[in-house]
Amino acid sequence: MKLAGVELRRIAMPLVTPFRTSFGTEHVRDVLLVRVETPDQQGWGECVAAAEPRYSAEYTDGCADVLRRFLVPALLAQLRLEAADIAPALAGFKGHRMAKAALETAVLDAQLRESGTSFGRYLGAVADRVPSGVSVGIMDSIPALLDAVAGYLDQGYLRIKLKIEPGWDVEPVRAVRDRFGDIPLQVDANAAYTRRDTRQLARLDDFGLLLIEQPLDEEDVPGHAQLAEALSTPICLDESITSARAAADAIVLRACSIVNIKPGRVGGYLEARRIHDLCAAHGVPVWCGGMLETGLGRAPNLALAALPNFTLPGDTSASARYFRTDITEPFVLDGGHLAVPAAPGIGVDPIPTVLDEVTVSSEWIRG
Ligand code: NPQ
Ligand code: MG
Repeated sequence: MKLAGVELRRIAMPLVTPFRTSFGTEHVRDVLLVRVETPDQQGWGECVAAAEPRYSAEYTDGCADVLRRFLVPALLAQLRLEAADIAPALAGFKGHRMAKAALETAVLDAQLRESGTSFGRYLGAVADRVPSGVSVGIMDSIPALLDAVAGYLDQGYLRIKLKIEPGWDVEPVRAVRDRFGDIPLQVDANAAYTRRDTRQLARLDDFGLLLIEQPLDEEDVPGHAQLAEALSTPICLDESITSARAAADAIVLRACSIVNIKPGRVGGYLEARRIHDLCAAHGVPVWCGGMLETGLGRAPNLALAALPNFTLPGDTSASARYFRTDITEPFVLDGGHLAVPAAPGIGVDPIPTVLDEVTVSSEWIRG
């Protein structure tokens, strides 16, 4: 495959309700889309970076900058290119995994459209639908939280994840347990705690949670190992797992017993599959995280979530969880599940009129 050109397109996607986490409140999803053109195909990749570097170091403008200055020109210089060649070709540029993931996904999409293969078949999916969980933001009050959770359970979500932070942890968890009983429930702190909060976090052990996700700083993997010793609730890592090597280290250190896999965070679907395989070999369950993706990013996530060691429901929610109008045909819950796209490549296409309405800017980088 030869790349003819690459489009970087910025879109603004209003959220149906503000999404509050320990690192901030999002009202509009600022998304960078990467579209590659080959002589007879195109491919799409959605960059998962947020507008500001608060979840991790990457951010949308930074991703666009490194793509146009370094990553895209390096790929345009290659005469022949397969998705598997991309990570090695870009390895000299340190970091920037979300930017690299978007580019690799776009090339893989074009490659699989050319060969008539779906993402699911290519990655090794063993299911044609996957169970859906939902991530519930920090709310202004317990009654508001209970209303939100009731709504998601009515819609059929099979697992609830509560965002927590110091001052919003034991009480919301207790309230949800009191009201809804023994539902599959977990929490995500997005690194808002420190080792000194161990006793407070141990209070969550009373509630039979599936897991606690990333309580401590991204770089504090040893701290998570200490915490895992002190808590009965399983520790799951998200931000800390930036590669298969990071996952292997965290598992050997006993810093986590469950892993959240986000292809964007780890540099793409090929690295994500390596993490899946490594975790399976260690008996560590995995689940697919979410980054408020549009349909273009959601589609390949569903294919990944259909691999055999994805044994917990993911943050693979329906389009309507985040957007009134998605840029693809909306993903809709069916009995708490979403269908894995079966068409070639990521299996979905943007709806041109909708895409144009949300587009803020577009630039072309040619070879
Ligand atoms: C997580 N996602 O698991 C992330 C955090 C997150 C669904 O909880 C803009 C872009 C806003 C990315 C908010 C979920 C975001 C974002 C939260 C990611 O930690
Ligand atoms: Mg998380």
